[in-house]
Amino acid sequence: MALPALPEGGALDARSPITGGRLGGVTPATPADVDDAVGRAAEAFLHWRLEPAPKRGELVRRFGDLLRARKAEMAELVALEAGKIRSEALGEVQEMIDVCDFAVGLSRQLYGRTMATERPGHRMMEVWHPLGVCAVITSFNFPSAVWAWNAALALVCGDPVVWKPSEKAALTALACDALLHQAGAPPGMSQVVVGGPDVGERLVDHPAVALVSATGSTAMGRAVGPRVAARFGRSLLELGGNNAAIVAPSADLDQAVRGVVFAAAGTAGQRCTTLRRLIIHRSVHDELVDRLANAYQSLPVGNPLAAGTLVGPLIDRRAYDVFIDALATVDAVIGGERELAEQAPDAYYVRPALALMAEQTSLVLQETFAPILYVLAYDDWDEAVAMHNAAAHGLASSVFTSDLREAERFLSAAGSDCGIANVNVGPSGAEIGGAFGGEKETGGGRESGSDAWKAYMRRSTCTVNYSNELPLAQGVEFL
Ligand code: UN1
Repeated sequence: MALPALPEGGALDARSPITGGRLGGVTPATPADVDDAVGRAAEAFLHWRLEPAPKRGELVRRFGDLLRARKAEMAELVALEAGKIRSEALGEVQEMIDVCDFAVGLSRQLYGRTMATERPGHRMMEVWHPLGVCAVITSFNFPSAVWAWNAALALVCGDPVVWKPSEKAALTALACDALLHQAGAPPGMSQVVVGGPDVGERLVDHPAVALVSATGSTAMGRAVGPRVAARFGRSLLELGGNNAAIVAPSADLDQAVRGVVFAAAGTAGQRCTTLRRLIIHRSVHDELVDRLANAYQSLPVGNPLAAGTLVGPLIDRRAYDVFIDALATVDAVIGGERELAEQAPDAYYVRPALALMAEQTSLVLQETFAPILYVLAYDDWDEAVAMHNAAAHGLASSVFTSDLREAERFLSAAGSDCGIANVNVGPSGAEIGGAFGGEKETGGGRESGSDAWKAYMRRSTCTVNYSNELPLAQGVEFL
Protein backbone atom coordinates (compact mmCIF):
# COMPACT_ATOMS: atom_id res chain seq x y z
CA MET A 1 0.00 0.00 0.00
CA ALA A 2 1.57 3.31 -1.08
CA LEU A 3 0.37 6.82 -0.32
CA PRO A 4 0.45 9.69 -2.79
CA ALA A 5 2.91 12.54 -2.16
CA LEU A 6 1.09 15.69 -1.11
CA PRO A 7 2.65 19.16 -0.83
CA GLU A 8 4.58 19.84 2.35
CA GLY A 9 3.08 22.26 4.85
CA GLY A 10 3.33 23.02 8.54
CA ALA A 11 4.30 21.32 11.73
CA LEU A 12 1.23 19.20 12.42
CA ASP A 13 1.41 15.77 10.79
CA ALA A 14 -1.47 14.69 8.60
CA ARG A 15 -1.54 10.89 8.52
CA SER A 16 -3.47 8.28 6.63
CA PRO A 17 -4.95 5.36 8.54
CA ILE A 18 -4.46 3.28 5.37
CA THR A 19 -0.77 2.79 6.23
CA GLY A 20 -0.31 5.01 9.27
CA GLY A 21 2.08 7.01 7.08
CA ARG A 22 2.46 10.75 6.77
CA LEU A 23 0.47 12.56 4.09
CA GLY A 24 1.85 16.01 4.71
CA GLY A 25 2.04 18.80 7.25
CA VAL A 26 -0.53 21.35 8.35
CA THR A 27 0.04 24.61 10.18
CA PRO A 28 -1.64 24.59 13.60
CA ALA A 29 -3.45 27.73 14.76
CA THR A 30 -2.40 29.60 17.89
CA PRO A 31 -4.98 31.13 20.24
CA ALA A 32 -4.15 34.50 18.67
CA ASP A 33 -4.91 33.04 15.22
CA VAL A 34 -8.30 31.92 16.53
CA ASP A 35 -9.03 35.44 17.80
CA ASP A 36 -8.03 36.87 14.42
CA ALA A 37 -10.26 34.40 12.59
CA VAL A 38 -13.24 35.24 14.78
CA GLY A 39 -12.51 38.95 14.31
CA ARG A 40 -12.50 38.58 10.52
CA ALA A 41 -15.70 36.54 10.67
CA ALA A 42 -17.41 39.17 12.83
CA GLU A 43 -16.41 41.82 10.27
CA ALA A 44 -17.70 39.70 7.37
CA PHE A 45 -20.98 39.18 9.21
CA LEU A 46 -21.74 42.92 9.14
CA HIS A 47 -21.94 42.76 5.34
CA TRP A 48 -23.20 39.24 4.72
CA ARG A 49 -26.23 39.63 7.00
CA LEU A 50 -27.47 42.39 4.67
CA GLU A 51 -27.22 40.29 1.49
CA PRO A 52 -30.66 38.97 0.54
CA ALA A 53 -30.91 35.31 1.52
CA PRO A 54 -31.45 34.07 -2.08
CA LYS A 55 -28.20 35.84 -3.03
CA ARG A 56 -26.48 34.08 -0.16
CA GLY A 57 -27.91 30.88 -1.57
CA GLU A 58 -26.10 31.60 -4.87
CA LEU A 59 -22.77 31.09 -3.12
CA VAL A 60 -23.90 27.73 -1.77
CA ARG A 61 -25.22 26.74 -5.20
CA ARG A 62 -21.82 27.48 -6.78
CA PHE A 63 -20.11 25.53 -4.00
CA GLY A 64 -22.39 22.56 -4.67
CA ASP A 65 -21.55 22.78 -8.39
CA LEU A 66 -17.82 22.64 -7.61
CA LEU A 67 -18.36 19.66 -5.34
CA ARG A 68 -20.16 17.89 -8.18
CA ALA A 69 -17.26 18.62 -10.50
CA ARG A 70 -14.61 17.50 -7.97
CA LYS A 71 -16.57 14.70 -6.33
CA ALA A 72 -14.13 11.88 -7.15
CA GLU A 73 -11.07 13.81 -5.95
CA MET A 74 -12.74 14.97 -2.77
CA ALA A 75 -13.83 11.40 -2.05
CA GLU A 76 -10.27 10.18 -2.58
CA LEU A 77 -9.02 12.65 0.00
CA VAL A 78 -11.73 11.58 2.46
CA ALA A 79 -10.72 7.95 1.90
CA LEU A 80 -7.03 8.75 2.40
CA GLU A 81 -7.55 10.75 5.55
CA ALA A 82 -10.47 9.01 7.26
CA GLY A 83 -9.95 5.52 5.79
CA LYS A 84 -13.45 5.26 4.30
CA ILE A 85 -14.06 2.85 1.44
CA ARG A 86 -14.53 4.60 -1.87
CA SER A 87 -18.30 4.23 -2.09
CA GLU A 88 -18.77 5.60 1.44
CA ALA A 89 -16.35 8.44 0.73
CA LEU A 90 -18.30 9.25 -2.44
CA GLY A 91 -21.45 9.08 -0.29
CA GLU A 92 -19.96 11.59 2.10
CA VAL A 93 -19.29 14.05 -0.73
CA GLN A 94 -22.79 13.37 -2.07
CA GLU A 95 -24.11 14.27 1.39
CA MET A 96 -22.39 17.66 1.03
CA ILE A 97 -23.91 18.16 -2.42
CA ASP A 98 -27.35 17.21 -1.11
CA VAL A 99 -27.20 19.63 1.78
CA CYS A 100 -26.07 22.41 -0.56
CA ASP A 101 -29.14 21.78 -2.73
CA PHE A 102 -31.29 21.78 0.38
CA ALA A 103 -29.77 25.04 1.60
CA VAL A 104 -30.22 26.75 -1.77
CA GLY A 105 -33.93 25.97 -1.66
CA LEU A 106 -34.05 27.04 1.95
CA SER A 107 -32.56 30.41 1.02
CA ARG A 108 -35.99 31.30 -0.39
CA GLN A 109 -37.92 29.67 2.44
CA LEU A 110 -36.67 31.14 5.72
CA TYR A 111 -40.28 31.61 6.72
CA GLY A 112 -41.57 33.42 9.76
CA ARG A 113 -45.20 33.34 10.93
CA THR A 114 -47.76 36.05 11.35
CA MET A 115 -49.89 35.72 14.46
CA ALA A 116 -53.43 36.88 15.11
CA THR A 117 -53.18 39.81 17.51
CA GLU A 118 -55.70 40.64 20.23
CA ARG A 119 -55.42 44.38 19.51
CA PRO A 120 -57.33 46.09 16.67
CA GLY A 121 -55.23 47.82 14.02
CA HIS A 122 -52.13 45.79 14.86
CA ARG A 123 -50.02 43.26 13.10
CA MET A 124 -47.75 40.73 14.79
CA MET A 125 -45.13 38.63 13.04
CA GLU A 126 -41.86 36.89 13.59
CA VAL A 127 -38.83 37.69 11.49
CA TRP A 128 -35.72 35.50 11.33
CA HIS A 129 -32.40 37.32 11.30
CA PRO A 130 -28.84 36.06 10.87
CA LEU A 131 -27.36 35.02 14.22
CA GLY A 132 -23.65 35.82 13.97
CA VAL A 133 -20.36 33.95 13.90
CA CYS A 134 -20.75 30.15 13.99
CA ALA A 135 -17.95 27.92 15.23
CA VAL A 136 -18.13 24.40 13.84
CA ILE A 137 -16.14 21.65 15.56
CA THR A 138 -16.10 18.32 13.74
CA SER A 139 -14.69 14.87 14.26
CA PHE A 140 -12.56 12.67 11.95
CA ASN A 141 -15.26 10.21 10.94
CA PHE A 142 -17.31 12.60 8.80
CA PRO A 143 -14.49 14.99 7.93
CA SER A 144 -16.49 17.07 5.45
CA ALA A 145 -20.23 16.27 5.50
CA VAL A 146 -20.92 17.35 9.07
CA TRP A 147 -19.21 20.70 8.44
CA ALA A 148 -21.25 21.05 5.23
CA TRP A 149 -24.53 20.46 7.10
CA ASN A 150 -23.58 23.39 9.28
CA ALA A 151 -21.83 25.62 6.77
CA ALA A 152 -24.39 25.40 3.96
CA LEU A 153 -27.19 26.32 6.35
CA ALA A 154 -25.19 28.95 8.23
CA LEU A 155 -24.21 30.70 4.98
CA VAL A 156 -27.77 30.97 3.66
CA CYS A 157 -28.92 32.02 7.12
CA GLY A 158 -26.38 34.87 6.95
CA ASP A 159 -23.65 33.59 9.28
CA PRO A 160 -19.88 33.25 8.78
CA VAL A 161 -18.27 29.95 9.81
CA VAL A 162 -15.01 29.29 11.64
CA TRP A 163 -14.25 25.59 11.43
CA LYS A 164 -12.09 23.54 13.75
CA PRO A 165 -11.81 20.14 12.09
CA SER A 166 -10.37 17.08 13.79
CA GLU A 167 -6.55 17.22 13.70
CA LYS A 168 -6.86 13.77 12.12
CA ALA A 169 -8.70 15.15 9.08
CA ALA A 170 -7.34 18.64 8.51
CA LEU A 171 -6.46 18.20 4.83
CA THR A 172 -10.08 17.45 3.91
CA ALA A 173 -11.11 20.57 5.79
CA LEU A 174 -8.59 22.72 3.94
CA ALA A 175 -9.78 21.32 0.61
CA CYS A 176 -13.44 22.07 1.43
CA ASP A 177 -12.55 25.58 2.49
CA ALA A 178 -10.51 26.14 -0.68
CA LEU A 179 -13.47 25.04 -2.83
CA LEU A 180 -15.82 27.34 -0.94
CA HIS A 181 -13.47 30.24 -1.64
CA GLN A 182 -13.26 29.21 -5.27
CA ALA A 183 -17.06 29.41 -5.28
CA GLY A 184 -16.72 33.05 -4.22
CA ALA A 185 -16.97 33.12 -0.42
CA PRO A 186 -16.21 36.69 0.68
CA PRO A 187 -13.19 37.18 2.98
CA GLY A 188 -13.89 36.03 6.52
CA MET A 189 -17.01 34.02 5.65
CA SER A 190 -15.27 30.65 5.75
CA GLN A 191 -12.16 29.92 7.78
CA VAL A 192 -10.38 26.86 9.13
CA VAL A 193 -8.39 26.77 12.35
CA VAL A 194 -6.50 23.53 12.81
CA GLY A 195 -5.42 22.38 16.23
CA GLY A 196 -6.15 20.53 19.40
CA PRO A 197 -8.36 21.24 22.41
CA ASP A 198 -6.74 24.66 23.04
CA VAL A 199 -8.03 25.87 19.67
CA GLY A 200 -11.48 24.46 20.36
CA GLU A 201 -11.58 26.02 23.82
CA ARG A 202 -10.68 29.44 22.46
CA LEU A 203 -13.64 29.23 20.06
CA VAL A 204 -15.97 27.92 22.75
CA ASP A 205 -15.15 30.78 25.12
CA HIS A 206 -14.99 33.56 22.53
CA PRO A 207 -17.69 36.15 23.28
CA ALA A 208 -18.09 36.97 19.57
CA VAL A 209 -19.02 33.37 18.67
CA ALA A 210 -22.82 33.22 18.67
CA LEU A 211 -23.21 29.51 18.01
CA VAL A 212 -20.91 26.59 18.77
CA SER A 213 -21.91 23.53 16.79
CA ALA A 214 -19.85 20.62 18.09
CA THR A 215 -19.73 16.99 17.03
CA GLY A 216 -17.73 14.50 19.10
CA SER A 217 -17.75 12.56 22.34
CA THR A 218 -20.10 13.06 25.26
CA ALA A 219 -17.05 14.05 27.35
CA MET A 220 -16.34 16.83 24.85
CA GLY A 221 -19.98 17.95 24.95
CA ARG A 222 -19.97 17.99 28.74
CA ALA A 223 -17.08 20.43 28.60
CA VAL A 224 -18.43 22.56 25.73
CA GLY A 225 -22.11 22.87 26.70
CA PRO A 226 -21.71 24.50 30.15
CA ARG A 227 -18.92 26.81 28.96
CA VAL A 228 -20.99 28.17 26.10
CA ALA A 229 -24.04 28.42 28.37
CA ALA A 230 -22.01 30.33 30.99
CA ARG A 231 -21.62 33.19 28.52
CA PHE A 232 -25.21 32.74 27.23
CA GLY A 233 -23.98 31.58 23.85
CA ARG A 234 -25.89 29.02 21.85
CA SER A 235 -24.64 25.49 21.38
CA LEU A 236 -25.68 22.65 19.12
CA LEU A 237 -24.31 19.34 20.34
CA GLU A 238 -24.12 16.06 18.42
CA LEU A 239 -22.36 13.62 20.73
CA GLY A 240 -22.56 10.17 19.32
CA GLY A 241 -24.69 7.24 20.26
CA ASN A 242 -25.00 3.72 21.46
CA ASN A 243 -27.53 2.81 18.82
CA ALA A 244 -29.64 -0.33 18.96
CA ALA A 245 -31.92 -2.32 16.70
CA ILE A 246 -34.65 -4.72 17.75
CA VAL A 247 -35.22 -7.73 15.49
CA ALA A 248 -38.74 -9.05 16.07
CA PRO A 249 -40.03 -12.58 15.31
CA SER A 250 -41.79 -11.37 12.14
CA ALA A 251 -38.71 -9.60 10.73
CA ASP A 252 -37.64 -10.25 7.15
CA LEU A 253 -34.27 -11.77 8.06
CA ASP A 254 -32.71 -11.13 4.64
CA GLN A 255 -33.45 -7.46 5.13
CA ALA A 256 -32.26 -7.56 8.74
CA VAL A 257 -28.91 -9.17 7.81
CA ARG A 258 -28.15 -6.53 5.16
CA GLY A 259 -29.35 -3.67 7.36
CA VAL A 260 -27.41 -4.88 10.39
CA VAL A 261 -24.12 -5.62 8.62
CA PHE A 262 -23.98 -2.22 6.92
CA ALA A 263 -24.98 -0.35 10.07
CA ALA A 264 -22.61 -2.23 12.38
CA ALA A 265 -19.55 -2.95 10.22
CA GLY A 266 -19.80 -0.13 7.64
CA THR A 267 -17.29 2.71 8.08
CA ALA A 268 -15.44 0.19 10.31
CA GLY A 269 -17.96 0.96 13.06
CA GLN A 270 -16.85 4.57 13.26
CA ARG A 271 -20.10 6.48 12.71
CA CYS A 272 -22.08 8.15 15.48
CA THR A 273 -25.01 6.25 14.03
CA THR A 274 -23.22 2.88 13.93
CA LEU A 275 -25.33 -0.01 15.21
CA ARG A 276 -23.77 -1.13 18.49
CA ARG A 277 -26.48 -3.23 20.17
CA LEU A 278 -28.67 -5.85 18.48
CA ILE A 279 -31.65 -7.05 20.51
CA ILE A 280 -33.02 -10.20 18.86
CA HIS A 281 -36.17 -12.13 19.75
CA ARG A 282 -35.12 -15.51 21.14
CA SER A 283 -37.14 -17.34 18.46
CA VAL A 284 -34.93 -16.00 15.65
CA HIS A 285 -31.76 -15.33 17.67
CA ASP A 286 -29.68 -18.36 16.68
CA GLU A 287 -30.61 -18.26 13.01
CA LEU A 288 -29.82 -14.57 12.71
CA VAL A 289 -26.54 -14.91 14.63
CA ASP A 290 -25.47 -17.73 12.26
CA ARG A 291 -26.24 -15.63 9.24
CA LEU A 292 -24.49 -12.60 10.67
CA ALA A 293 -21.46 -14.70 11.60
CA ASN A 294 -21.21 -15.93 8.00
CA ALA A 295 -21.53 -12.43 6.64
CA TYR A 296 -18.92 -11.09 9.09
CA GLN A 297 -16.41 -13.83 8.25
CA SER A 298 -16.59 -13.00 4.55
CA LEU A 299 -16.41 -9.20 4.80
CA PRO A 300 -13.47 -7.96 2.70
CA VAL A 301 -11.22 -5.99 5.09
CA GLY A 302 -8.35 -3.96 3.65
CA ASN A 303 -7.19 -0.94 1.70
CA PRO A 304 -10.31 1.22 1.41
CA LEU A 305 -9.31 2.42 -2.05
CA ALA A 306 -9.02 -1.12 -3.44
CA ALA A 307 -12.00 -2.41 -5.40
CA GLY A 308 -14.21 -4.74 -3.39
CA THR A 309 -13.10 -3.67 0.10
CA LEU A 310 -16.00 -3.13 2.47
CA VAL A 311 -14.17 -2.49 5.74
CA GLY A 312 -11.26 -0.06 5.90
CA PRO A 313 -8.90 0.66 8.80
CA LEU A 314 -9.56 2.06 12.24
CA ILE A 315 -8.41 5.63 12.48
CA ASP A 316 -5.38 4.99 14.72
CA ARG A 317 -3.71 2.92 17.42
CA ARG A 318 -5.89 4.43 20.13
CA ALA A 319 -9.05 3.25 18.36
CA TYR A 320 -7.54 -0.22 18.09
CA ASP A 321 -6.69 -0.29 21.81
CA VAL A 322 -10.27 0.66 22.68
CA PHE A 323 -11.53 -2.15 20.43
CA ILE A 324 -9.23 -4.76 21.99
CA ASP A 325 -9.94 -3.65 25.55
CA ALA A 326 -13.69 -3.90 25.02
CA LEU A 327 -13.44 -7.36 23.46
CA ALA A 328 -11.33 -8.64 26.33
CA THR A 329 -14.32 -8.76 28.65
CA VAL A 330 -17.18 -9.98 26.45
CA ASP A 331 -18.91 -13.36 26.93
CA ALA A 332 -18.16 -14.77 23.45
CA VAL A 333 -16.85 -13.23 20.28
CA ILE A 334 -17.00 -13.92 16.55
CA GLY A 335 -14.41 -11.99 14.51
CA GLY A 336 -12.38 -9.26 16.18
CA GLU A 337 -8.96 -10.32 14.84
CA ARG A 338 -6.35 -7.83 13.72
CA GLU A 339 -5.69 -8.14 9.98
CA LEU A 340 -2.92 -7.09 7.58
CA ALA A 341 -0.52 -6.38 10.45
CA GLU A 342 2.43 -7.57 8.37
CA GLN A 343 1.69 -5.56 5.24
CA ALA A 344 0.72 -2.44 7.20
CA PRO A 345 2.29 -2.60 10.68
CA ASP A 346 1.40 1.02 11.50
CA ALA A 347 -2.20 0.72 10.38
CA TYR A 348 -5.01 -0.95 12.30
CA TYR A 349 -7.27 -3.22 10.28
CA VAL A 350 -9.66 -5.45 12.18
CA ARG A 351 -12.37 -7.92 11.36
CA PRO A 352 -15.59 -6.47 12.78
CA ALA A 353 -16.74 -8.36 15.86
CA LEU A 354 -20.00 -9.85 17.03
CA ALA A 355 -19.98 -10.04 20.82
CA LEU A 356 -22.60 -12.42 22.22
CA MET A 357 -23.83 -11.17 25.58
CA ALA A 358 -26.11 -12.70 28.20
CA GLU A 359 -27.11 -9.26 29.44
CA GLN A 360 -26.52 -5.55 28.94
CA THR A 361 -23.43 -5.04 31.07
CA SER A 362 -21.96 -1.60 31.75
CA LEU A 363 -19.57 -2.27 28.86
CA VAL A 364 -22.48 -2.77 26.47
CA LEU A 365 -24.11 0.40 27.74
CA GLN A 366 -21.12 2.58 26.95
CA GLU A 367 -20.27 3.82 23.47
CA THR A 368 -17.18 2.08 22.10
CA PHE A 369 -16.23 3.77 18.84
CA ALA A 370 -15.21 0.59 17.03
CA PRO A 371 -16.84 -2.21 14.99
CA ILE A 372 -18.24 -4.25 17.86
CA LEU A 373 -21.86 -5.34 17.73
CA TYR A 374 -23.18 -6.57 21.07
CA VAL A 375 -25.85 -9.21 20.49
CA LEU A 376 -28.57 -9.82 23.08
CA ALA A 377 -31.75 -11.90 23.22
CA TYR A 378 -35.22 -10.83 24.40
CA ASP A 379 -38.48 -12.62 25.14
CA ASP A 380 -41.18 -9.95 25.12
CA TRP A 381 -41.70 -6.58 23.49
CA ASP A 382 -41.69 -4.41 26.60
CA GLU A 383 -38.44 -6.00 27.73
CA ALA A 384 -36.91 -5.28 24.31
CA VAL A 385 -37.91 -1.61 24.42
CA ALA A 386 -36.62 -1.28 28.00
CA MET A 387 -33.27 -2.77 26.95
CA HIS A 388 -33.23 -0.53 23.92
CA ASN A 389 -33.80 2.66 25.92
CA ALA A 390 -31.41 1.72 28.75
CA ALA A 391 -28.43 3.36 27.06
CA ALA A 392 -27.40 6.87 28.10
CA HIS A 393 -27.29 8.08 24.50
CA GLY A 394 -30.35 8.67 22.34
CA LEU A 395 -29.25 9.11 18.72
CA ALA A 396 -30.47 6.50 16.22
CA SER A 397 -32.58 3.37 16.49
CA SER A 398 -34.32 0.71 14.42
CA VAL A 399 -36.80 -2.09 14.55
CA PHE A 400 -36.95 -4.89 12.01
CA THR A 401 -40.50 -6.22 11.98
CA SER A 402 -43.40 -6.99 9.66
CA ASP A 403 -45.90 -6.43 12.46
CA LEU A 404 -47.62 -3.07 12.06
CA ARG A 405 -48.39 -2.83 15.76
CA GLU A 406 -44.79 -3.35 16.78
CA ALA A 407 -43.59 -0.86 14.19
CA GLU A 408 -45.99 1.80 15.40
CA ARG A 409 -45.26 1.06 19.05
CA PHE A 410 -41.57 1.53 18.37
CA LEU A 411 -42.27 4.97 16.86
CA SER A 412 -44.76 5.95 19.59
CA ALA A 413 -44.17 7.97 22.76
CA ALA A 414 -43.64 4.68 24.63
CA GLY A 415 -41.17 3.36 22.05
CA SER A 416 -37.70 4.44 21.00
CA ASP A 417 -36.40 7.43 22.98
CA CYS A 418 -33.98 8.45 20.20
CA GLY A 419 -33.87 11.43 17.84
CA ILE A 420 -33.93 9.03 14.89
CA ALA A 421 -36.26 6.00 14.85
CA ASN A 422 -36.48 3.70 11.82
CA VAL A 423 -38.56 0.72 10.73
CA ASN A 424 -36.84 -1.90 8.54
CA VAL A 425 -33.98 0.54 7.96
CA GLY A 426 -30.72 0.39 9.95
CA PRO A 427 -29.85 3.30 12.23
CA SER A 428 -26.96 4.65 10.13
CA GLY A 429 -26.90 6.43 6.81
CA ALA A 430 -29.58 9.04 7.48
CA GLU A 431 -30.59 11.31 4.60
CA ILE A 432 -29.94 15.05 4.92
CA GLY A 433 -33.62 16.05 4.61
CA GLY A 434 -34.49 15.07 8.18
CA ALA A 435 -33.30 16.81 11.33
CA PHE A 436 -30.21 14.90 12.50
CA GLY A 437 -29.36 14.49 16.18
CA GLY A 438 -30.52 12.87 19.37
CA GLU A 439 -31.57 13.06 22.97
CA LYS A 440 -30.02 12.40 26.38
CA GLU A 441 -26.21 12.13 26.23
CA THR A 442 -26.31 12.70 22.48
CA GLY A 443 -26.75 16.35 23.40
CA GLY A 444 -30.16 17.34 22.01
CA GLY A 445 -28.95 19.30 18.97
CA ARG A 446 -30.47 18.96 15.50
CA GLU A 447 -28.53 19.61 12.30
CA SER A 448 -29.09 19.37 8.56
CA GLY A 449 -32.70 19.15 7.32
CA SER A 450 -36.25 19.96 8.43
CA ASP A 451 -36.23 23.19 10.49
CA ALA A 452 -32.70 22.76 11.88
CA TRP A 453 -31.89 26.08 10.15
CA LYS A 454 -33.53 27.91 13.03
CA ALA A 455 -30.45 27.22 15.19
CA TYR A 456 -28.46 29.51 12.89
CA MET A 457 -30.85 32.46 13.12
CA ARG A 458 -32.36 34.63 15.80
CA ARG A 459 -36.10 35.18 16.03
CA SER A 460 -37.53 38.64 16.37
CA THR A 461 -41.19 38.98 17.33
CA CYS A 462 -42.44 42.26 15.84
CA THR A 463 -45.67 44.12 16.56
CA VAL A 464 -46.84 47.04 14.40
CA ASN A 465 -49.66 49.41 15.37
CA TYR A 466 -51.24 50.96 12.28
CA SER A 467 -54.25 52.40 14.15
CA ASN A 468 -54.62 55.86 15.65
CA GLU A 469 -55.19 54.40 19.14
CA LEU A 470 -52.86 52.72 21.59
CA PRO A 471 -54.73 49.73 23.03
CA LEU A 472 -52.65 47.78 25.55
CA ALA A 473 -52.38 44.02 25.59
CA GLN A 474 -54.41 42.05 28.13
CA GLY A 475 -56.90 44.97 28.26
CA VAL A 476 -54.67 46.95 30.63
CA GLU A 477 -55.77 50.59 31.16
CA PHE A 478 -52.95 53.10 31.74
CA LEU A 479 -52.75 56.85 31.16
C1 UN1 B 1 -21.82 10.99 12.19
O1 UN1 B 1 -21.55 9.81 12.30
O2 UN1 B 1 -21.23 11.87 12.85
O3 UN1 B 1 -26.51 8.95 9.34
C2 UN1 B 1 -22.77 11.49 11.21
C3 UN1 B 1 -25.35 8.81 9.01
C4 UN1 B 1 -24.67 9.93 8.27
C5 UN1 B 1 -24.11 10.94 9.20
C6 UN1 B 1 -23.43 10.41 10.42
N1 UN1 B 1 -25.58 10.55 7.35
O4 UN1 B 1 -24.74 7.80 9.26
